[in-house]
Formats: sequence, C-alpha cells, structure tokens
Amino acid sequence: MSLILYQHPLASFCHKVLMALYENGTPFESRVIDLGNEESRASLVRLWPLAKFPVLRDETLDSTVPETSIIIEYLDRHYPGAMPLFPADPSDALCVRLWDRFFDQYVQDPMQKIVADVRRAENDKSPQGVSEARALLRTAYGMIERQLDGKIWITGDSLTMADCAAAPALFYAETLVSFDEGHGRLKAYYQRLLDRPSFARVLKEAMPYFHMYPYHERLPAQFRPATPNA
Ligand SMILES: N[C@@H](CCC(=O)N[C@@H](CS)C(=O)NCC(=O)O)C(=O)O
Repeated sequence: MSLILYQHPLASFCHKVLMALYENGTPFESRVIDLGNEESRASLVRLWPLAKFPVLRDETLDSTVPETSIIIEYLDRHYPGAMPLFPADPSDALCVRLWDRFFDQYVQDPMQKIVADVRRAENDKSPQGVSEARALLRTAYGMIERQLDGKIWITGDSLTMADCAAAPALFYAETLVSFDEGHGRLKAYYQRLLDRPSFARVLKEAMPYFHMYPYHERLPAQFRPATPNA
C-alpha cells in the first residue's frame, strides 16, 4: 500500500484527514499510534519529531507529509479522487483555506485547550485559560452562523477541505460549549456534517474509543459509550 496514515481514531485532527480520504475513497493503510506506548510514539517521532498526528507517509513518492491541511492538499494534488476538496477558482480556493484555518485555530484549538485542562493536576489548571477558550468558541459560533447564511457547506454548495476541518472541531466543541437558540444555521450544518457518510464512517470507527474522551457523557446520545450494568 502506497499511503500509510499514522493516526489515532479518537483524535480530532485525524478525523479531518480521514474524512477527506473517505470522501474520495482513497486507499490507504492505517497505523494507530498510542502516544502512551514508547515504541509506538517513537515510530511517529521518527517521521515528525513534534509527535503530532496525523502524518501521511507516501512510499511511492517517498514523501512524509505532516499537518492536516498540507496532507489534504497533497492528496488532492497527487491522488485526486471524484470529490475535489478545493474549488478550481483561486479566489474560492482561498476562501476554503481561510475557513480551514478558522476551524483549526478558533474551534479546534480552544476545544483542545479545554479538554487538556481537565486532564491536568489541580494546581496546573488554568481557569482563566478555559474561560478565554469558551469565550473564543462562542465568538467562533457566531461567525460560523453568519457565514452559513444561504450556504449548505461552509463556503458554498460543495463540501471542501474546510468542512473536513469543521466536522471534528464542532463535534467535540459542542460537548463543551453548546449551540444556543441563535445558532439555527450552525445546528443544521452540524447535523449535515454528522449525516455525511464520510464523517459518519469516521465516527463509527471512533466508537470503541469514545469512553477515553473525558466529556463522553456530553456526546450526542448515539455516540455515548454504553454504561456497564451495575
Ligand atoms: N496543526 C496540526 C495539529 C495536529 C494535532 O495537534 N494533533 C493532535 C491530535 S488531535 C496531537 O497530535 N496531539 C498529541 C499531542 O499534542 O501530544 C495539524 O493540523 O495536523
């Protein structure tokens, strides 16, 4: 197999690339990385010393490709499928890149800060950092709500890389800061993302791991791990 994706099925940035791969039916092999396992972690560090995943390894072209947006553009360039995730028009493509950056930096990032904080020891917690991250999510939700006016997907009628960034970011963010009454378009968009077969497949594959997510009880009901019988 030419393409190998180093990833973890619970990790939201991995979901972004998996969704892009599934949109196009791109064949790849999955290597699940357990960061808590020294050998497994070392296999990732050898490719990308920052130890962030996903990382794509392309044996045919002898390329190692980190960073989700770069991976998706690389796939689009070298392994294009039936569902291009970038519009042909350069201005439209720039808009896709803007919203991709938006979801990574202003939804994924604050979401991950809140989740990381709950795992910290009591005296390492940052209540101010968490409250700033929550405020940022609320601001981001308002901007997404406005952006979606008259649109099916975040930049228009076609699903793009920006929607692949949006899906996992919103999936976890919504468990931390709920959408409210003023977020009708955002709620409908979120549901469209959940219903999209590529993302539904990503979530199905994550099911066995959701019990490891600290806020798993706030996931949509169908994704909550079953409570063991007392
Ligand atoms: N900017 C990177 C972010 C990747 C990232 O933060 N991945 C998370 C998983 S969702 C990770 O590797 N976390 C492990 C860690 O930070 O130790 C990208 O777009 O690929």
